Amino acid sequence: MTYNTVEKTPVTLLGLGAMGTALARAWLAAGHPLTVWNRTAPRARPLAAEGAKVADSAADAVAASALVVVCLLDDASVQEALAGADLAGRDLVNLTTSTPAQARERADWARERGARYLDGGIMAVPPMIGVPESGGYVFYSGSPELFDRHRDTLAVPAGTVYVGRDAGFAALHDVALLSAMYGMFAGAAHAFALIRKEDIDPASLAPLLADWLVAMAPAVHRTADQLRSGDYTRGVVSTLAMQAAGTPAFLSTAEQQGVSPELLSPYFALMRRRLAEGGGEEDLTGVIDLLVR
Ligand code: FVH
Repeated sequence: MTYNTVEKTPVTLLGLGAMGTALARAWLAAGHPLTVWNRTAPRARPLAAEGAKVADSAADAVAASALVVVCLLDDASVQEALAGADLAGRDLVNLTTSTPAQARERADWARERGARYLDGGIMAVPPMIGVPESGGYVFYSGSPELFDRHRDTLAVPAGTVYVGRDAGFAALHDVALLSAMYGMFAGAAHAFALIRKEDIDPASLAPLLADWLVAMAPAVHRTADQLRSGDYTRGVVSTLAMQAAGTPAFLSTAEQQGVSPELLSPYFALMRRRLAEGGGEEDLTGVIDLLVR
């Protein structure tokens, strides 16, 4: 009998939290020989039953495969878990959320120990892993050779987007997208607060809100075009002057509805500053320059 696992790249995975377990199941389902380790050993038991080899220590797990994937809580746990492991000759892929600076330091740290390094930022939640139609993907940055070598294996749990040789870029893209997401959530929170005390069903606002946000999202392409050209009036649809003139209505409505303006006010203050600097005919792009110190 032949097993299709024979041709698949063996993978070692450190970390069996919610995300690590989802990654493990995706590689197992695709037939990759998988060695796993988790600080709290019983968490590995279900995966052992599904075909994973369970290592007694992180060092043993690292020794088991050339490709070592790490998905732990934070950078400090990566340091702790890998402290006693021999990384020489390993291809280390770190999917643990970190800052760009931590990722760059971790890349140097890995290189000093004889490993090649790729950093990853996961743009997915566990149920999206191993489900190609979910749209989940992982940003990768660091060694391009390592990315090319393991592209197919890395593509098993989620899509892959390589964003450059600088190991910090995956984390930077990750944080940039998630920061935008929190801005969106903040706007949605304000919108729901405005109707909270009215006879309006939040469930009737939700689809309107979702559709509106989707309709507005492509504006980011115009922003990018203006940033590249340096001309913030290029293709402008609604000028800053016009939009700033409307902000008192937003603040008055918030007051009338008994809603704190604290989520909107900082953005409006930046709009006013850019207007005072003479950016009235521009788009909202000038706000970005006020943020960059
Ligand atoms: N889950 C999610 O929705 C997000 C989606 C985007 C990416 N994140 C990041 O993925 C990393 C792992 O997340 P997770 O969901 O697996 O997290 P937990 O379920 O909390 O599991 C944490 C694992 O880390 C182990 N761990 C913690 N501290 C240490 C340590 N000092 N030494 C060794 N291992 C450590 C923990 O082990 P245990 O508690 O079971 O013993 C879990 O295996 C993360 O960076 C997210 O930001 C997920």
